[in-house]
Amino acid sequence: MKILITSALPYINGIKHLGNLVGSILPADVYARFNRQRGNEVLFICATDEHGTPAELAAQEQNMPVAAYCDRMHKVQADIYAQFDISFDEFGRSSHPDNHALTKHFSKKLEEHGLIEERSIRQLYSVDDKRYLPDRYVQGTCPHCGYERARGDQCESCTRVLDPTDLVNPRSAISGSTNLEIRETKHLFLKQSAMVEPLEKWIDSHTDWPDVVIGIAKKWLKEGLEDRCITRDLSWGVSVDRPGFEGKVYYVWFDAPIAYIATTKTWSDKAPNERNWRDWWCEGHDVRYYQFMAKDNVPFHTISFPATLIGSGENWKKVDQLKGLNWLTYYGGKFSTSQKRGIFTDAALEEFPSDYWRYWLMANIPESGDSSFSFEKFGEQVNKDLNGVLGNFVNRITKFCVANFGAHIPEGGSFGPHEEELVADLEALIKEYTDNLTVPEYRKAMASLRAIWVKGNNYLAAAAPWTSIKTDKDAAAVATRVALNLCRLFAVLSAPIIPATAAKILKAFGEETAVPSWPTSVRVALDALKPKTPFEPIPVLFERIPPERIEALTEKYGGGESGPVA
Ligand code: B3M
Ligand code: ZN
Repeated sequence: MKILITSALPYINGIKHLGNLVGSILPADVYARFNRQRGNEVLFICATDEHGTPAELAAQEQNMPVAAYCDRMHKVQADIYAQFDISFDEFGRSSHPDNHALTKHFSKKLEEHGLIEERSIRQLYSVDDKRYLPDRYVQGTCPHCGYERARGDQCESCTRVLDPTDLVNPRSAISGSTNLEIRETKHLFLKQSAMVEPLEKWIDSHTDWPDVVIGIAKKWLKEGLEDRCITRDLSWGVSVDRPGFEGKVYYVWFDAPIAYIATTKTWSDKAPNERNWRDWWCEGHDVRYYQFMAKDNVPFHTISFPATLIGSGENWKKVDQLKGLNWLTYYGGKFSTSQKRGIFTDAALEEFPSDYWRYWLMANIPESGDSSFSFEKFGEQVNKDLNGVLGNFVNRITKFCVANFGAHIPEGGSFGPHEEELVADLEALIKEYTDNLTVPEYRKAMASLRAIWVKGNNYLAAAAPWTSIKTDKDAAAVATRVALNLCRLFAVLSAPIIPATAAKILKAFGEETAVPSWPTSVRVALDALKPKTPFEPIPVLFERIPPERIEALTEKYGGGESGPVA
C-alpha cells in the first residue's frame, strides 16, 4: 500500500518546543517508520512554513533580511529534527519556487471556476512607512484592558481578538509612526460560501475521523463559511501577479498547505526516473493520505485547504485520515515560544538523547485530551519503563549469557510450557500493538508496547536461567536463547518509537543495515537468532535519572511556579 504522510509545517520563526514536536512531527514520524517496517510504500513530507508576518517580524528583530533569516532558521530546524531521528523523505520549504508556482496555479484555477473575487477593504496605511500595515504590524492600547502594547490582531494581555482599527493610539510596529490613515485597498477573496455543499459532502464521507476533528469541521460549516481574504500587504511571500496588486502576496495559510504538494514535487525532481509526485497527489492512485497536526490547525485542513483543492476542479488527493492532537502543557500551563516558557527542542537534546524524549512524548501524547509535561513525571517514567523494564532486561540477559555461555546465542534444549505461554501471550499483545499503531491510537499502542516488554521480564523471571543453570543446562540455554531473541524482537517492535536504541540492540546482534520488517509470527521471531550467532556487548541503553538531576532541571527551566497558567 502507498501511504502518504504529512506533518503540519513548523513555522520558521524560531525553535519549537516539545509540545510542537509531539503535536505533529513526532507522531507522523512514528507512523512513517511503522509503515515502512510493515512493508508499505511510505512518503513522509514536511517543510518549514516561511511566509507571513511572523517571519518578517522575527527577521526584523534579528536585524536580518527575511530571506536570509529563513535560510538560517530552516537549517537550524532541519538539524534539530535530524537529531530527533525524524525520518522525513523530504523536509522542504514553503518559500521554494515549486511552491510559488503551484500556489499561482491554484489561484488561477480557482479564478477560472469563478471562486476568486476582488474586493475593496478598509485598511490602515502608514504614511511614513509607505505601506499598508497587516494586522500584526499595528500596535496600540487595548480598548478592553488598557494594555499599551496590544497588537492589531489580538491583545496579548487580555487575549481578546481585535481589529487594528479598535486600537487606541495606533502606531506602526515597523517605525513607531502614528501617522496612519484608513485607506481603501483591494484584496482577493476565495468564495468559500459557494463551496459549502461539496465541502460538507466530503467531510460527511469521513465518519472515521476523530471526534475532535469532525466537531471542529462541522462547527465551521454550521457557523456559515465566510469568503476568505487570501492576500496580504507584504513583500515576503508568493506575489499576486495582477494589476493593482503590487506589493501584495498570498496569505500564508493559502500557500502553506500547498507546500505539501510542492515539497513532494521537489522530492520527486531529485530522482525523476524513479519518482513521480503525481503518483501521490493526483487522484486515481491507490494512496492513503494521513495528516498529523495540532487541533488549532484542523480548520485549515478540513475547510480551507480542501476548498482550494476541490475548488480547483482538478483531481487532487485529499486527506483520508486526519490526526488532530490536543495540547501538551508544561506543568499544567502553556508552553510559550514568546515567553520562552517550557523546554525547547534544542535544549532537550542537550539534556538527554532523543529516544528518552521520543518515548516519553509518545507515551504521553495529548491524544484524547491535553496532557502535561513535568520533569518529575519524565524522570519517573524514563526510570521505570526505559531504564527499569527494557534496559534492565537487555542488560541482565546479555551479561548472564556472556558469563555462562559466552558471547553467542546458546544452543540446546527445546520449548517447554514457559516458552509456549510466552508465544501465546506475545501473539495477542503484538496483534493489539499492531492494530493500535495502524489506526493510529498511540496511547493504547504505547500501553501494548510496555505490556510486551513486561511480558518478557515476567518470562525471564519464571524461566529463571540463573537457577536452572546449576541443575539443567539445557533449560537454561533455551531460556537464554529465547530471552536474547526477545531483545531483538523488542528492538524491532520499538524501532518506530525509539529508533536509535533499537539500532544499538540490532547492531549488537550483527543487524546493522536495514530495520528488520515487522514480525508476523512470534515463533519465527523467537528463532531469528540461531544458536552460535555471536553478539557484542550492549552498552547501558538508558541511564537512571536521579532525583537531584530532576531538581536541577526544574530549577534550570523553571517548573510549575513560573509563568501564567493558561
Ligand atoms: N505553520 C502551524 C503553526 O506553526 C502552521 C502549520 C501550517 S500547515 C500547512 O502553528
Ligand atoms: Zn487587552
